[in-house]
Amino acid sequence: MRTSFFSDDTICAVATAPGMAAIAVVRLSGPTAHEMACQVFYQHGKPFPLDKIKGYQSFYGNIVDPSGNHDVLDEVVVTFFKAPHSFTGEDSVEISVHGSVYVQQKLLELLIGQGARMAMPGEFTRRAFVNRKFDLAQAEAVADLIASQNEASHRVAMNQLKGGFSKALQVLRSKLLEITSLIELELDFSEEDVEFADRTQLRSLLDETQTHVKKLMDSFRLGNAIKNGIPVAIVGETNTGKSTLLNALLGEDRAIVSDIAGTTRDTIEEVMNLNGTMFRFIDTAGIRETEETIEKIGIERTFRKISEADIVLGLIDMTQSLQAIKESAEFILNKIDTAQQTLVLLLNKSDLCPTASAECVDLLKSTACEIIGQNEGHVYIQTLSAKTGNGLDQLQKTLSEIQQAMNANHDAVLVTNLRHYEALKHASESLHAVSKGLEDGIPTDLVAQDLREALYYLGSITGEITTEEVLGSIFGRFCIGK
Ligand SMILES: Nc1nc2c(ncn2[C@@H]2O[C@H](COP(=O)(O)OP(=O)(O)OP(=O)(O)O)[C@@H](O)[C@H]2O)c(=O)[nH]1
Ligand SMILES: [Mg+2]
Repeated sequence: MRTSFFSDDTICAVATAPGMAAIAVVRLSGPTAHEMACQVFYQHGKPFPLDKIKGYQSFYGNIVDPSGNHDVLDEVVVTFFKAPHSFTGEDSVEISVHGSVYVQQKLLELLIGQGARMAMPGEFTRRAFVNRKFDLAQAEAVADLIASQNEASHRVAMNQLKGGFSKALQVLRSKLLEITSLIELELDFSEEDVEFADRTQLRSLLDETQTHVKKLMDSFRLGNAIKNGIPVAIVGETNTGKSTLLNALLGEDRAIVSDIAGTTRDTIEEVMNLNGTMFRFIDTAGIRETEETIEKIGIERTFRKISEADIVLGLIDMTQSLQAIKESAEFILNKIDTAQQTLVLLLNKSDLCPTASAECVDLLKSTACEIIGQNEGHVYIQTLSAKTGNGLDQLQKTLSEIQQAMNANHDAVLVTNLRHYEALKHASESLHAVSKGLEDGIPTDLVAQDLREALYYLGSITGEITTEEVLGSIFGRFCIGK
């Protein structure tokens, strides 16, 4: 349900980034937006005539304090939008001023003097949602679009904004409604104790819907990676050169490097743009047997980061014996789920043993084959000197290649938002309860209840069903002026 929450007043805010700039835009939206703007916007020494306003038109003139001595505050361009053809769906005005902080502030004061109110965070977008300019998932995409810093996250946000995700949800919803109508039919005739609904059709519809929901849930891993950077865990035993590698990738001394085993205790995360893709590199505590409490906690974190990562860079010190190299590789290979993750085994410190490369690489190839069999496509083996930078180019190429393979494996619709993912998870659980209920012969009215729950969760994504609390938390995260 969308309520027209306090949109009977007119709001204003600076829509551009705070601070000094060439120009700034002040936004005004609400039933009296046009009147208020015309009181402070003058052409030829007179307030701009209201009856001249048509939608999508811009005018040049002056901002004037009408209550004072009519001093000109700034020369501006004013664009008028007429309801419902505006971003918010209300009468709106955008005033482009010179980007002085003083001018921006003073203009806001003038508008407030005319009766406007300062907008709350996200209030313009919230009004657009209330006026059905878009659904909730699309409103959230506005925030993602503004935050996008690379091609991939921009593409995903644009797709969501254009309604790609919402359409996928509509398909799901209509499937669920079909199931509900089959079950409700049965409910209507329950006293006659007849099963009207075709149970086979019902089951196959349920399975189909569940598969669809799960597919969307699965896309969250990649969606999240695109939005927040693909998580790349740098792992290995102590002193293998993990922190040296992090620094080399970032091109700065971010992590402490030393020849003391166990230097890194906590994880260190840094996001970096590599050829247009965001990677989130995570340097971890080196893995070894230890009784030291803090180090132990650090190592537990390392294991958690390994399971959360899409890509694992497993560092192995290649100055060790072949037997030790094999054991290190086995240890890492056993920690990876190659169905979900890609592993890059890096034989580090190649500068110290320039002749051993081929032998070590062959050894790791056969070890990988033994442990993961046909999934070997998900394991890369390379030599590297994190210290001299030799092999770093090749590693960066490999990372781009892995990212391209990840991208090629998904549909256009990706779930990128935790709130959406959780709603899908609840919907999936409800659907599971429906299937189980049918199998166990649970009374149809209880099964129908689970179905309604599934519908409720899907509806909560697009905002068909929302509470004030949910809306407040979503729009509260926007900046003022959005
Ligand atoms: N020769 C050489 N030395 C390296 C290389 N990479 C790292 N080292 C050295 O190995 C030692 C350990 O490096 P770190 O980067 O601190 O190793 P780490 O894996 O982060 O170690 P922990 O944090 O203790 O787990 C340092 O003395 C580095 O200078 C390399 O490619 N070649
Ligand atoms: Mg370290």
